[in-house]
Amino acid sequence: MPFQIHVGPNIRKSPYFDATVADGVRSFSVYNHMYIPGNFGDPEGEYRRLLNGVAMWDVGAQRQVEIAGPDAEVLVRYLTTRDLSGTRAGQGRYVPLCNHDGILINDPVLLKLSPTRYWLSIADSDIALWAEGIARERGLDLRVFEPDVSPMAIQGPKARDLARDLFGDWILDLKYFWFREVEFDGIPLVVARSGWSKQGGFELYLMDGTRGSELWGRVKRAGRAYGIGPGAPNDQERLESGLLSYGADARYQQFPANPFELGLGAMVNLDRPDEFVGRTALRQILERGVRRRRVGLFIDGEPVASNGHPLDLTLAGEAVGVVCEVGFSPRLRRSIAIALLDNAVGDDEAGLSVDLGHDRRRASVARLPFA
Ligand code: THG
Repeated sequence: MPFQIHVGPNIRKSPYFDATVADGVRSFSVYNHMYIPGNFGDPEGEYRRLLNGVAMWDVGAQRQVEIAGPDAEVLVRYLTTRDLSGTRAGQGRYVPLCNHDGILINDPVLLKLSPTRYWLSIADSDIALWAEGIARERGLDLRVFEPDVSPMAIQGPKARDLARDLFGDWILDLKYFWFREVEFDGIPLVVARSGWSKQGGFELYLMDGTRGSELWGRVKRAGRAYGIGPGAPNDQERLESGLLSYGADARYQQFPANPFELGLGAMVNLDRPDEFVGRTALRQILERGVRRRRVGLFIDGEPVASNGHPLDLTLAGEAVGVVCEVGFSPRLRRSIAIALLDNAVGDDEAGLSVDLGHDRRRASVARLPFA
């Protein structure tokens, strides 16, 4: 090994860490200052279980930012671009967060636990600091903190059967993004119909970090009947499905993008009555004209392994966009990518190419989702 990564307290372990090590995790990434499994050494099997069976994922690094107190709703509304009126207790919503320049800084799932208590289930950026700073500057009466809550996901077409075996028939009636608090053999959980794939499934938010191995073991044993196996948020499936990956498709420090460019325009409710961070800037962005759009790309030639970095997208030698992430699609049997493309370039442009560093490939625009 050319180098080692130090496992220490500066990067946190999820409550499922030991269980995933025991199950043969082969790579970790870091997300919200916490290790998150990347794969278990069987990419074909992990993808196949997600599409045809059921996979279990340690997504404890999807940290919760709890906002609780009399002004909790005021802050949550102020932080998000989306109109939250009509949101009920027990309901989740996908809520883009922008900074004051209208740049996306996170895209959490919001869980409304009660009218005075919310969780933001965040992507990889420091939203607790942001939320607390804004709340304190505005003199709001609430607390912002990270509770002892760590999700794991079961995803795939057989997740329904597994969830029914674990929790009972009521779970089949749970609507998308809705959730319920349950005691599962004495383990406190929030169970939601959600998850970062388009294959369907549930997320189990563990509310006692000492019981990660126990929960992991229970799900694994119950899942044997359905051929369950460990996995992780799957880049091939998310590319095919066109799911937004904050951190890959946009990250405000390195490759900033606004929600209109990212296809989240319907979740920016500029004319709602209550104020929110970024509204003025977002109005200006629309007035001046949105300059890029998020597209799929087909990439010619030999299969391209996934890449970790934005790549240049060019037309006749001119930069016309950035390729956010590339991967091989098992369903389409070709390399695909998600990119941000200048609006001056049409969908039928034939001369696009991607600079892979060692190689230059022809690319063509595809509609999202791919599959
Ligand atoms: N679940 C939970 N927390 C999370 C994620 C999750 N935090 C980090 C990250 N994922 C947040 N980002 C997303 C991005 C997309 C979706 C969910 C979270 C998603 N999108 C659907 C889509 O694009 O089709 C539906 C969006 C909608 O229409 O409302 O599910 O996965 N707990």
